[in-house]
Amino acid sequence: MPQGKPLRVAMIGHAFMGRAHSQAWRNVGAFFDVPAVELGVLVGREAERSAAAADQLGWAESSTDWRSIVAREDIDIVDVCTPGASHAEMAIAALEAGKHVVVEKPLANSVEDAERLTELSASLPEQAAIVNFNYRRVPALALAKRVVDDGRLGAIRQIRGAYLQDWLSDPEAPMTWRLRKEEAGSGVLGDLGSHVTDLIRHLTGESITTVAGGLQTFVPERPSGGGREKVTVDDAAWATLGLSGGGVARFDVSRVALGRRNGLNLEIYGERGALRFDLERLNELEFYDGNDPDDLQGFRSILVTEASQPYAGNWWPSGHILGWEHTFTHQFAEFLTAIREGRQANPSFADGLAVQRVLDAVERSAAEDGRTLPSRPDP
Ligand code: SOE
Repeated sequence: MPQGKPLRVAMIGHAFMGRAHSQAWRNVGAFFDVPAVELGVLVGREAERSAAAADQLGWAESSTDWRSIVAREDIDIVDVCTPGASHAEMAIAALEAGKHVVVEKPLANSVEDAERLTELSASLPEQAAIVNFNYRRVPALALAKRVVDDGRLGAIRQIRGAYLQDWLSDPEAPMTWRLRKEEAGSGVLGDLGSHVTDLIRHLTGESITTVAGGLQTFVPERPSGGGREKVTVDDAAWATLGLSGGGVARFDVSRVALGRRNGLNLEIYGERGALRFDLERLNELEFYDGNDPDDLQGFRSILVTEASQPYAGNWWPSGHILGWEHTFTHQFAEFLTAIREGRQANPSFADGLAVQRVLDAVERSAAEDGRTLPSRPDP
């Protein structure tokens, strides 16, 4: 399937996301009609660990010097899978060196950095740039987008999104970079709130016009290097968002929601129909059609594994289910297609910036603490 001289990829970072990206780079050409790619160089912080990861994940070489790799003539694509604090510097260097660029979400840790990236990318339209909001590429959510675009729901009135994890619910869970503001930018707000915010914008095709939100840190310090270290980000976040079409969206995100390992739920209610999605059953989309006859009304569960549905036909025969990792392969298929067609990829850096502005507004709203008391105190 793949055609032409392979595009050589360099990827920076080889932890959880690096592993997810590696499998997608390895498989995309076998299942999608896209330009060929080669897993060129894997870049990490420590030489030995990077070499071992390169071996295991299928990269031809490894390195600890991202700057020299990004500048190399034989590299066409740079994939940034590092903590948010380094996204801007690495992606700017890669764009300036003429590369196509993938950046893990969130695009950057600040609105200013996201703006710089977006401006630069807009000035280089022949270089594809994508921010990896991978849940757009769950087949059931791509089908949801099609249902909304086809007008089957009518105008959107309400959206409820919840992305809940529990890996930080134990107060003795150790400190990680994800809990340091200077590295991660924010806590669950940027990590999972960014996904839900992107899905709300993407699925509705609307922009977010107003934001009210809050943040909570339940465990203020955690074990670190024999002592304890202050946690500088949020464990839970929530927001109410006004939509440009007149609807309203609401999200809750958490990393301390005991029992929820990685639960992403979305409900979209329109004038004429509704959709429900649960990541734990990611091959299914629930659809309620308000036009059904009264006696047959109800949510129907659609198994999204048909060739007529998004992405499924590129994999297995009807009824053979897909998993979380496929979303990365689908994202890279979109990215490589954008490169072939010489157009901007989607989600673009501008999408990443729009999300960053909403996250920033949630933080400002939380800092102002707009909470009011009930007119009479609870007895
Ligand atoms: C960790 O909370 C994490 O890996 C996120 O960073 C990802 O974006 C999400 O898909 C799964 O959980």
